[in-house]
Amino acid sequence: MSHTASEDLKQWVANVARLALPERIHWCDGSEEEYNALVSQMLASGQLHELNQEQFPRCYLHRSDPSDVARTEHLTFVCTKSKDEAGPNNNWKEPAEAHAEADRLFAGVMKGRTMYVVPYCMGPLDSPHSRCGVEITDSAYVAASMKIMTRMGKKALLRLGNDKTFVKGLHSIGDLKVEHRRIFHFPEEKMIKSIGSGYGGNALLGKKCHALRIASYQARQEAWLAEHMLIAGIENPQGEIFYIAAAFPSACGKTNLAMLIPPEQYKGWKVWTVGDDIAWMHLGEDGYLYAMNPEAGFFGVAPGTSSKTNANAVAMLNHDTIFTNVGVTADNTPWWEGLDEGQPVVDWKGDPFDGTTPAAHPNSRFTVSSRQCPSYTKAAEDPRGVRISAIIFGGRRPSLIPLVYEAKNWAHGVLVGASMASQTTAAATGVVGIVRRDPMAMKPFCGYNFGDYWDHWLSFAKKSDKLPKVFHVNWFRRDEKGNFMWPGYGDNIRVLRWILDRANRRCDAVETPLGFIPRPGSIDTTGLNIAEKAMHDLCDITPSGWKEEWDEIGKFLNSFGTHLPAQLKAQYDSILKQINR
Ligand code: OXD
Ligand code: MN
Repeated sequence: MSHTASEDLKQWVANVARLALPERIHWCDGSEEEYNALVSQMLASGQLHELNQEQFPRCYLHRSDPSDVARTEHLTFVCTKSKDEAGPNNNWKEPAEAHAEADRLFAGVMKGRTMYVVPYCMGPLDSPHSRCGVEITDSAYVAASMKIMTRMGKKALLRLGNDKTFVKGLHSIGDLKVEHRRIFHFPEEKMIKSIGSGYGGNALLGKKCHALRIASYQARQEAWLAEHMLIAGIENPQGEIFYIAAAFPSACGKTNLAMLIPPEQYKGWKVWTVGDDIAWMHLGEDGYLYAMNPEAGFFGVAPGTSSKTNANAVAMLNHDTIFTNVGVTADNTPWWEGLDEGQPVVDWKGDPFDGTTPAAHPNSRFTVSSRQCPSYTKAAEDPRGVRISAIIFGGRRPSLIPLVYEAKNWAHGVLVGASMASQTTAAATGVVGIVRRDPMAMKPFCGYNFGDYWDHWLSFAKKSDKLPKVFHVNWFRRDEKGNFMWPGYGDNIRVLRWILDRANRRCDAVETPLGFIPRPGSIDTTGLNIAEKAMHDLCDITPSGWKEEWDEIGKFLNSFGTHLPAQLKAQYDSILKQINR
């Protein structure tokens, strides 16, 4: 297949081969035969284990190295010429130094291994908004996963043509030792070098590395947005479909929200899934904001996925799925904490399950084609993307932050996104459960200085007066006994309904200094066991209670120094005055 590649691409592949010294080179064509051959080879080598093929046809289990189960943010770098450009939100390394370090780590690393050349396209092949990349990897698991997660192979290579602006991603699992692990991004060169990890977020370079870190940098140059957002269509009983884009940090329920099944009494309501993790958004010629899912598959968190929390996901996972680090039942079916039935007998490390630790790793995953999702919509293939009516930000906050509120205008919405925070989860290594600031859920993924990123967000108001309304939600508030105050999951449709009514200006709301909150009774709670008082507490914003939070936000924003946009600071200050009144 290499004969169709551009000289530029061939040259790069030859250079990498000279450095990494693979035994052989395989250009991936993206065919079924190739996928099957990769699977057979991994079954033979023990990288994959066959699951019960009667109940789970073409489903396999991959057990990663136990030290390689999540993104490693402290080993992830943005390597721009100036440190200032990467910003305090990123680890930075001088590009020449990072290249030299990468060269040392990649030298001879593929000896005895196959080097896969994986051309891929992020977004539909016929969309002007899609972008191509090529990942070179020595991992068959990565090559097979890229087939599921992207438009991979011959067609992508064809689309790439002679274009020299494709993203070059070099990956090796190396020796999997943490001390040799590095994930370098060179946004100015559209290049990624990742070594020492086979974990999806570090190794499937089309996803976080390309579609978020490199793409966010490129999006600023080209006046679009690359965001950590799900995209879903909400259909009402009148048959109208409105699309939302929603940013939540990793492992905070984006996949569940994107595949929401409304409760029984919500007859005629339906949620359509466009994407569960990444949105590339462009202003259309009509002034509206359109979003496209650059991915073609889901790399979702398994634990907590059940017929109650996400029946669509359960239905899509019973064939053609790669599971990573889940447990296994006596019937050799995949098992994770929260699943409706079954008993694990083997844990994620392959040891007998003894009940003292979880059977599935808390960040165990499924990799599956989007097309297998019962709520997947063809609109996801629309080269223009889907028109967004509401942007939703949200975090995992046990206290203070209300169930839902609406920003007063676009600039205030940018502040709402910029001041997001959330409890950390198992999707990244480190302590779980501490609240950290995670603007737009992009803390681990913004490829440049957050101050400049907010400025870029603000600039959209100069280009259009038809931007979507901006909201903030919190499904995770707890009462004084520690219980969740809101049922979440399917019942979140009740909040989405209010959001869309507001976005379409079909209902009014109560104005507070921090934004618009629902009028009492305007969020439908019929059939829920929530007292009026609890609902009031859940939705209320008492400005005086926000002093500490606002102080924290102020400190955080100020840490961006001269990069903090004056307009954002003005928004902040005007609310501060009202809080202190
Ligand atoms: C993911 C993440 O895998 O955000 O999507 O970590
Ligand atoms: Mn994510």
